[in-house]
Amino acid sequence: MKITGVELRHIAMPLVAPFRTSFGTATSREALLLRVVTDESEGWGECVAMAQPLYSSEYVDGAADALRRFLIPMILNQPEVDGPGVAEALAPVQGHRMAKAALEMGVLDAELRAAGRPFARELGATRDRVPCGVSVGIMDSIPALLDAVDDYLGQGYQRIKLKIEPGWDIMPVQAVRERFGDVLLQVDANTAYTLADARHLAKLDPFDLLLIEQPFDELDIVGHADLARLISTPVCLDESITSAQTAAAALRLGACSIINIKPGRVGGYLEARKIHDLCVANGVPVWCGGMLETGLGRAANIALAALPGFVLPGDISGSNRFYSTDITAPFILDDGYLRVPTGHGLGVEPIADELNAVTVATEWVSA
Ligand code: SMG
Ligand code: MG
Repeated sequence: MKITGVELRHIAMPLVAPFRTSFGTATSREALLLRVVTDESEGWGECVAMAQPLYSSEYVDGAADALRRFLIPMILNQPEVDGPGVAEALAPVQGHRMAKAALEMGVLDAELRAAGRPFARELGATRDRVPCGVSVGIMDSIPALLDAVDDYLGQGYQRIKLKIEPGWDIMPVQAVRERFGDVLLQVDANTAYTLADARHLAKLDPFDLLLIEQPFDELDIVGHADLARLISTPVCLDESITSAQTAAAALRLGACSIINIKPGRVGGYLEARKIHDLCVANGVPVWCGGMLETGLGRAANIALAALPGFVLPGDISGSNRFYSTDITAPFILDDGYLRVPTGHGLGVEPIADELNAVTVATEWVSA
C-alpha cells in the first residue's frame, strides 16, 4: 500500500458538561483527526493529545506540527507501508507517541478497510461487547456528585471512576460508598499527590476501591512502588506507562498491580496490544483508558477492550457521556455494554455534515 497524502483536521466539540480534573476544567474537546489516503483506500486516525500540555507533554498544535513536518513525510517516503510498519518507520523520532499513534491508527484503518478485515479481529479480540465504566469529574458539591453518579448508574454504567485531588478525595468516596453500596468504584488522581500523602491516601483503604490511578508524577515509578507497600488499595498507572518497556519496568519494581492501557499514550494500538500481552503473561489485570474520543477513537478502543486480558471495565462510555452529537453514528449503551464494531477497519466513519460542523481547520500533507 502506498500513502498518497494525509489530511489533518482540527476539530472542536463542545462537551455536554464541564469536565474537571486535578489539572483543569475542560468545556470543549479540541482534537486532531487524520484522513490517511492510500492508493487502495482511506483510513481515519484520531490523535488523543489535548489542547494544552497538562495531561501529558503532547498537545494538539504540537502533534500537528510533528505530523506535518516529520512523521507524515517519513511515511510518504516509503514505497510500501502497512500498519505494523508504521512504528518502525517512525522510530527515529523521539517521543510524540500520541501523534505517532494517530498515524498508525489511520494507516491500519486504511489497510484493514482495503483488505475487508475488522479492527477488533486484527487485534485479537475475543468478545463481541465490552462492559462500560464512566469517569466522573470533580464536582462543586457532594450532592451534585451523588446526582451525577445516580444518573450514570441509571444509564447502566457498570463501574464508577471518581476524579480526585487534595481536598476532594476521602469525602466523595465515602459519600458514593454510603449511597450506592458495593458498586465497582475506583479513583484517578492524575498525578495530584506525592509520597508525603501516603498516610492520607491510606484513608481510602477501608472503601474497598478497585484501584487508585496515577497518584504521583509520571516519572515517580519508585514513589508508586513505595506507596503500593503502604496502602492496600491496588495502585494502577496511567500517565507513567508510555510503552511495553516502561510497563515491564513498573511491574518489575512493584509500582503497580493494574495497568490502564491508552493506545495514544503508548504510541499506538499495536504497542497497546504488546502491553496487554505482557500483562496477561504476568497475571496483571488491564483496562482500557479513555481520552474523550470521538466515535472514531471510541470504535478502536472498544475493539482493543474486547481482548481477553481487559478484565476490568474501561473508561468506555456512550457517545453522549461527552457529546450531544458525535461525528460518527453514536455509540449507545445496551444493558451496560457497547457492541464491538464488526465492519471493515474501524467499522465506523465520520458523517460528513457532523464532521464539517466541528472542523476548525483542514490541511493536506503530501509528497
Ligand atoms: O474518555 O471517558 C473518557 C475520559 C476518561 O478520565 C478519563 N481520562 O486520566 O484517565 C484519565 C483521563 C484523561 C483525560 S482528562 C481530560
Ligand atoms: Mg487517568
